[in-house]
Amino acid sequence: MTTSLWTERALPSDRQPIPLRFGTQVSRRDDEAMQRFRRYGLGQFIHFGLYSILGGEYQGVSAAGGSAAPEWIRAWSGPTAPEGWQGTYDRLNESFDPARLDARAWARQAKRMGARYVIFTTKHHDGFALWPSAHSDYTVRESPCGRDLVGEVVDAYTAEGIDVFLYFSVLDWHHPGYLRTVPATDAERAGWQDFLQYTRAQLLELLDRYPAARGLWFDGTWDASWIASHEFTHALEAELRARRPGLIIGSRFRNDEHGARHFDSNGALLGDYEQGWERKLPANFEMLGGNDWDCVMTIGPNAWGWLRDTRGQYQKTADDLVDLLMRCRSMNGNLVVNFGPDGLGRMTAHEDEIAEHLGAWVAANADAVYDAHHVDLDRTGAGWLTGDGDRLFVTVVNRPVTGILRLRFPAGAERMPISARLLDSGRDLPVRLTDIGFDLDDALYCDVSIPADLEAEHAFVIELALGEASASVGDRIDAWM
Ligand code: FHN
Repeated sequence: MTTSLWTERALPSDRQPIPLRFGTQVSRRDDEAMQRFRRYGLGQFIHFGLYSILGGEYQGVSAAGGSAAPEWIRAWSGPTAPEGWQGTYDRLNESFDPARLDARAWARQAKRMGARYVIFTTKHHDGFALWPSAHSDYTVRESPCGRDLVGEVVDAYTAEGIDVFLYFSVLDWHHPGYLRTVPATDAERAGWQDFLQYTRAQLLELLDRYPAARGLWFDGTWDASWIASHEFTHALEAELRARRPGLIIGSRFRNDEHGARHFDSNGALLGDYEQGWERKLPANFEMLGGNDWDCVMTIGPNAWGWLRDTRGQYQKTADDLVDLLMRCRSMNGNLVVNFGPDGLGRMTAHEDEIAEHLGAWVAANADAVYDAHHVDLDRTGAGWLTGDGDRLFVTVVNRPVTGILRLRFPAGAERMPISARLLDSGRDLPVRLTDIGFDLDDALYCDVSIPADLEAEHAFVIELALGEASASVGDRIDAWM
């Protein structure tokens, strides 16, 4: 992975807080729901909708270059776009019939992969609802499918012990009142008010119909019309929280009266967790400011919905995802891997493979993933550090050529490694504390030997048991200069 995955986000300035009427409504939560969130570790995203029928092309013509991603194909424009395209797309509901969609099979696969939550697209930007919404005539009910797919997913995943978050796009290409700009005429204002009431009604409907859902994952909240509606969205957030105590809402729902999104103008998170890490990762733990977060990640470069032709596009491997997962965990985040089933509801062969291999790795190394968190030690180039208080885990993704994994502990550390072993096999590894003799460096170094005969084709985890720091390395003397 390259550093281009990392994002440098400016931390809020240290200027005096300003009075805000529509700033954050929450401070860091420690209730049971958020504690579960912190232990999810791995999640699954599922993008499924009308666009899944097409897979990024129509009648053999690819939309690549004419639309941003397969789930954006309705916005296809330019020379390759078919005549009357949007009308054609909008009628796809007439042929939407995912006969092979078996939510229980999806959920079993997600369970085997080790996912502890799923985020499911209830309504993407095209406005098509995957539940029979009473507030729309553009839903599964108006298609040959006729099934409540949101209900099937909520029930199936909940039965497997996987928490469900409902993805909901505010941006809606189907609703006649939706507009991107701030409404300027009476007709626009009336249409926009209709749209706001429809959005509110659908969200309350989702909470009422699916009480098992634990969170709402918002998208499409960047247009000027929504940003200007801060009074409405502030009230709606309060209403959603009152309707479902314990509900988790990410930071992408609304903004304050100055248009500040994700974080209000005083730098406070506008939700229960930071939701801005889409196909990117924080550069370091410090920049997260102690906020909860997740990273949503595609398997291909930028396709959330199914893409029929992936030739020439790098597809992340299970090894890539292990690396990303443990990088997230080392900074207390969850990794959410996106799956885009085809129009019949089938996962792709590559997704099946990812689920199997990632799942096998996670199962063998679960202790380092779920209940383990960030540890305040220097990074090692060999991989990612997590810990659970009694144990330190090093996920080795870059095996040192010397056969020695060296970790640096600050002087005065109360607990130091006393033994080491491979987490998956239990094989003991030699470990020793070393004063490497750097002048003015009062740190202690811990060297773990990785046996030359260890055959490893994938990342492996070294588990170090921590015990009372011993004085075994003796006193160090720094020179006066
Ligand atoms: O435009 C969407 C995109 O299609 C996809 O749903 C992703 C998932 O996080 N969100 C949006 C872009 O931020």
